[in-house]
Amino acid sequence: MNKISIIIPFQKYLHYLKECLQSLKESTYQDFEVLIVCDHVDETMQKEIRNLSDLSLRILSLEEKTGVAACRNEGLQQANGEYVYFLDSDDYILEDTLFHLVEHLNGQDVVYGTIRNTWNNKANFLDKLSKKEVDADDEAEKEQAQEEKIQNHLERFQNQDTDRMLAIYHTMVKRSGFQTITALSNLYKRQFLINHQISFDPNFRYFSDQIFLAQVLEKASSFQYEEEAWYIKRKHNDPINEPSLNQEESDTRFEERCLAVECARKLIDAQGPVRYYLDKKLIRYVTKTMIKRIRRSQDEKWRNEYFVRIQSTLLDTAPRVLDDLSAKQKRIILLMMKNDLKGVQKAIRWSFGKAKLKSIFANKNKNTLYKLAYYHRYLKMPIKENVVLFETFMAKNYSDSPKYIYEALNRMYPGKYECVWAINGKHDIPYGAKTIKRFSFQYAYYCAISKYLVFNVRQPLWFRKREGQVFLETWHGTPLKRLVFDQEEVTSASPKYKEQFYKQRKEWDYLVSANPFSSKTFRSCFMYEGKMLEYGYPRNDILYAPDKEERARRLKEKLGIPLDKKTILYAPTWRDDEHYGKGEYKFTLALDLKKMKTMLEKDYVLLLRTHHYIADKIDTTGLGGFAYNLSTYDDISEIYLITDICITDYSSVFFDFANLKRPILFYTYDIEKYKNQLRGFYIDMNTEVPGPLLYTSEEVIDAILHIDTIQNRYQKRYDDFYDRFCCFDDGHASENIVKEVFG
Ligand code: C2G
Repeated sequence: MNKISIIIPFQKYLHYLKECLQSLKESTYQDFEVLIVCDHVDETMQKEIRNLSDLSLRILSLEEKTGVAACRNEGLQQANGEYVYFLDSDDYILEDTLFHLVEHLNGQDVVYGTIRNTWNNKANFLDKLSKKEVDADDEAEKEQAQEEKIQNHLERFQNQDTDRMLAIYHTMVKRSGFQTITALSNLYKRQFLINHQISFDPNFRYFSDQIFLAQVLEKASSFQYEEEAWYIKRKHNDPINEPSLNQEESDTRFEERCLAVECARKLIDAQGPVRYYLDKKLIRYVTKTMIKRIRRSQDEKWRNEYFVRIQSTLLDTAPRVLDDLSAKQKRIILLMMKNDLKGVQKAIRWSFGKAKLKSIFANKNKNTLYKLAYYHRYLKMPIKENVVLFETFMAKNYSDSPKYIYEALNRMYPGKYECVWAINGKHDIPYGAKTIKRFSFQYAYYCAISKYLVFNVRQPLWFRKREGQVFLETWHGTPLKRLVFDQEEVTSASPKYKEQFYKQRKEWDYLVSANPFSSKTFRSCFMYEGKMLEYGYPRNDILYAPDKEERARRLKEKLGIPLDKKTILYAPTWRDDEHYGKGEYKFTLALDLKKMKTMLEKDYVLLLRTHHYIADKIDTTGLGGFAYNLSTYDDISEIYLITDICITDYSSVFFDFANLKRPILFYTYDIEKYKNQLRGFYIDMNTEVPGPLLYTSEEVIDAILHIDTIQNRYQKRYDDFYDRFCCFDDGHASENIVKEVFG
């Protein structure tokens, strides 16, 4: 007989289950059996489960009921272990978790561990953990605060035994982030559960844990705590396509929440500590979460049906709990008990208003004021039919497709539109546009009243598109690196990135696509369903301008670049894992510029250009007359005109540059990491890009010295690439888009 039976309910998402099983495989303690209980999963899927791991798995199937509770019950029935451990198929444990749980077992009824929440897989979780700096003073302070809390907690129920009180503290009180209590992270003696007939109520989809654990805490006679035994609860970063149970949209969740409290109450002592904290959890949910929904939600359910429903559950709150509430909580709960919606609304308006003012005065949230003006004043003003708001790369420069659409609009409809550019710093903008600072009162105003908005990145999260507004999203490149819903783990953005993106892309009326490949990919990676404008990129029009040679000459003169030398542009992208802070990325130049100067300066100069996310400045000391740093020049499309050879890496730069049919080299010194850990690609870099992949500075120099040979060698691939990715571009994208959107 194995010591532990690990019970894993499974319904979907094999890739999560794979990582879950891998974590068991890596466990330093191996005396366990694994029971995977399939919730009505077909045979093919069951076969796939077997192939996920070489652990010996017992795969069981539900006959009737469905849901996690029914799966766990089936697992309990079939388990042979002395102890059982519930592990959800999308979660994982650490190497020593089971070892720690078993270490001081001594026949206890329950050994409980710690839960950590994360958006990451195990590798990223451990990586982040290892980088986390621990401040000893901070830790000591936290420990002291915890000690005090435990003391208060023990004093509250002095007649109870300390071990049970500590178990209640660690599983119900300390995990205050959890809005309900969970059965996870604990080892349960199987015989103890059998003796007390404790199992999961299969009528509950979301809250059966609450009733289960309440009984365990009430009935167990011995407990042991293992702080080091971490259970890692994983949140899904694609709640749209792969929601976890907690992220599932549901009409029954609220009813279940109330019912679960009512059922649990019936099974435990009305005067005891478990009941006290169960009721406290409910009050916490009402005063922290529910009132936000009552205040904000457009969904009337929260103000009618749910508001009425919770009354009966609240009326039964243990009197002791009410006595211990803060004045604010008590006011709200008493009003809810009386079913006084107006009173509750007044109380929460007052308390939210107070909190907002406090945060403004504490200057914690500088954005609050213009956002308040946006929501409460500007959104109520009429939309101005002739106003167009433009923004490129978070207002960093005057460039990219919005620039070319703006210029075409002014050429085609002179004086008809009032154009406003959100742009920080001084920039040379023709046609006398009004300029405003991003994230200012004016910005909020124009976001609210402009009829048209033309952006090349996403709109702000607080933006609410109004009926009658037209949002033209140009995006900023043909996708090579996997984007949004095609990325498994999003490491460089907020964990809520996918959820936010999903809402934002619904506000786009038009999306510009540079080629059929982009159209197809944007539909999947953005889940975009709106109108696709397939005219090519406005920013590439300039590459087809009849006077492009003349423009190039003028630009070289303006930038002081010698006219008699050929030019090499190095324009790499950014790396998701190398950053200082939000939107500020590191970049270490991996090209040997000194060597390039020595070998190439006779015929060439080098133009350096970092991505706009990069905060580091490139050091060009000692490279005068050879290297020119054009990182702050507004428009890279103009730079393409003066470029003879383009070196890039995984940047979308090459899709645009290929329109010129000039040579492209790929300096991909970190391709393995980029491809496997950071992003992954849509096309095969080895066989589909229009130039060689190079891994050292020497290879780059050699390729430049033999550029004609390279061009010949890659001609066929270049032609195919051009046909596939440059086929929409004809120099008229801006005009066509203006006609369609503004015509
Ligand atoms: N860019 C630039 N200089 C660089 C790199 C990029 O000016 N050194 C500009 C180019 O116009 C490029 C755009 O920024 O097309 C987007 O840059 P990428 O390197 O492709 O990276 P990213 O901003 O992540 O966009 O679908 C495209 C993707 O979204 C990638």
